[in-house]
Amino acid sequence: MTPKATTIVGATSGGVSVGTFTGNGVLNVASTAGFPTTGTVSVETPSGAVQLTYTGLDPGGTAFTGVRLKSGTGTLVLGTAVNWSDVQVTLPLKGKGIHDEMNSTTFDEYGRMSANLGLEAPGATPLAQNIILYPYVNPATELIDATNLPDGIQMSPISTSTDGTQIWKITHNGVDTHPLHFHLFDVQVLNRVTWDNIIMQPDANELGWKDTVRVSPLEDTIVALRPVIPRLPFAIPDSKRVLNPMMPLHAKGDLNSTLNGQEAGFNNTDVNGNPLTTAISNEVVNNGWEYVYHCHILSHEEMDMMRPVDVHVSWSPPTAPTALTYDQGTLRWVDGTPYSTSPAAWDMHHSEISFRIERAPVPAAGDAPAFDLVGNAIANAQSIVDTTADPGTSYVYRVTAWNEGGQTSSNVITR
Ligand SMILES: [Cu+2]
Repeated sequence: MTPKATTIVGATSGGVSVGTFTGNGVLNVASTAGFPTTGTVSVETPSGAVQLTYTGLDPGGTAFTGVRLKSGTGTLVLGTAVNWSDVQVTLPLKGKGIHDEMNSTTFDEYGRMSANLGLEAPGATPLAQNIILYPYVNPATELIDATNLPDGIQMSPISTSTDGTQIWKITHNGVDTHPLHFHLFDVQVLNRVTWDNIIMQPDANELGWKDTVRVSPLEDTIVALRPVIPRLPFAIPDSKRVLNPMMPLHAKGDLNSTLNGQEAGFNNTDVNGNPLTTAISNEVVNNGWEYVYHCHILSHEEMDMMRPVDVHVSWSPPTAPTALTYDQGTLRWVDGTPYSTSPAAWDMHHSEISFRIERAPVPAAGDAPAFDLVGNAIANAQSIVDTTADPGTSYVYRVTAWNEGGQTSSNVITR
């Protein structure tokens, strides 16, 4: 069953995509529905936004033609606008669930309550609540595709269905209020709906972007989550780990025995609430940028009231280091993505996580060097001292930059 959709009406400014363009020339937009009569258009290019102004438009009338672009490729978005009452964006609701009573969750031998987070089965109703609780080690169900999102702090209002925004409806079948804390991304409380269908506005102190939201029992707390990808001067590795580090690789529960299938620590239930026919196996998975959301009451989060939030960011091989030289033990090179004091110049998607310093004895003529890893230099480094070389041996060196997209090597030099 498809989750219900919600509609956001009346975003007040910014960020509505109205078309794409390539190259130089004139931009034509087929429809001006929703345009204010006077305003600013920003053209987002890979090198930054260009501001254009226009006047005299007929909203919903004639085609929007004749905007002359300097150069580049990108997406035309409406920037500062004055009247957005007719802009509507439809986003699906993502059903999440909380349970903190002992018919579905447990108390350990010390009496500590184990509340859990999970999903709400699609199509659940107040009289047929169906929450699927997952331990942290179960495969991630909160996934953010950030491969097409811009870097940097851009807290403009929700404006398109493809800007990464997700609407989470967190339903709570239990007894206690839990402060849910979101890592990396802030959220906005839209409203709450009790199970007997009373709609409640956010409190005055809940307006705006928050990192922690109160979730009370027997009602749905509905929040908008807006991914913001930090702009960094270096790349960082993805989180690649076994699902359950407490269990051996390939461990899984036995669905066909008298045991309950959870022997490896997994809940073998799918996102629709149905039992899996194949038990989850403890394998290495890539969680991308692995963040979490969790209850901020310490004894709850320590007792597994926490789930991963996997953010997938695009990577491509780092720009290769160049101009490698060797002088009296010191290797120097030019970083392909050097540190800049201007954050606008940072390009983490092509930056290195670190440099591998590779050395080999000078090979016989015609043979390729058999490089060994002899050291590592941190991202943005441009030199390192090789303290382990044998003074009597001739070597070749290269420096290799790597990230999650691949690796690129410098020129090879002989010492
Ligand atoms: Cu809690």
